Amino acid sequence: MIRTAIAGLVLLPALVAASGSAIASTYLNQSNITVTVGAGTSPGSFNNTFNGGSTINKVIDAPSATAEEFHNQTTHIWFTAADDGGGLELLFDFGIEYDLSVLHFWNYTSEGFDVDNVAFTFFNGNNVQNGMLSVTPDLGSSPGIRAQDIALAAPLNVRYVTAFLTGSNRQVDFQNIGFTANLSAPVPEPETYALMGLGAMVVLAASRRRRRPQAGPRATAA
Ligand SMILES: [Ca+2]
Ligand SMILES: [Ca+2]
Ligand SMILES: [Ca+2]
Repeated sequence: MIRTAIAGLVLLPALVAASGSAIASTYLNQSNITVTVGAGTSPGSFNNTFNGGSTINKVIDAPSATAEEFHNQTTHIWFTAADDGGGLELLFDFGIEYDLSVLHFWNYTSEGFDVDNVAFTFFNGNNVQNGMLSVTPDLGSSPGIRAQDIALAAPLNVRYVTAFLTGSNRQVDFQNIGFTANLSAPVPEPETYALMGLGAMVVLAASRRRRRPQAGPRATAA
């Protein structure tokens, strides 16, 4: 039993590494990530689609990357910046590091209001910036809006993403934004191995303490 425990401790890093590479692509939406409106959002108006920020989740509520959505007050976000160059900042937290592969973007259907540019900044799990990318999505399909799939040359090991959305005439209107990603392969820190070694020693020491009474019960206590 003790030998099994120690074998388990030794095997753990290999199992962790294997599981990281074996997991299939994941679609990231409200079920596994969060989104908030960033303080970098420019002065402007949300045109009654925002409810003080409490409904911002509707930009990550597409159930799948192929979902179709119809444009109405409950499904989209429409922001109008007060000044040229102004835009909407969204802050994503994936909870864990992912390697992003595809951006899915459900844009508005007319050039007068659609999102013309999304400027991404990527951060790893330690909140250290590890990349930037600018994406120019197409107009959304009509009448049902389906996602445009855009290959995302994002860095690996992304946990936090900042997206700054702008439109050519101060309008930012879209339905959803989503990502397809793979869990990043974990890289165990040296401290992890040290802790595992310490754990093995604790198990060994405990087993010796348990055995000792059987070998010479209370012989020295008398
Ligand atoms: Ca939506
Ligand atoms: Ca436009
Ligand atoms: Ca456009």
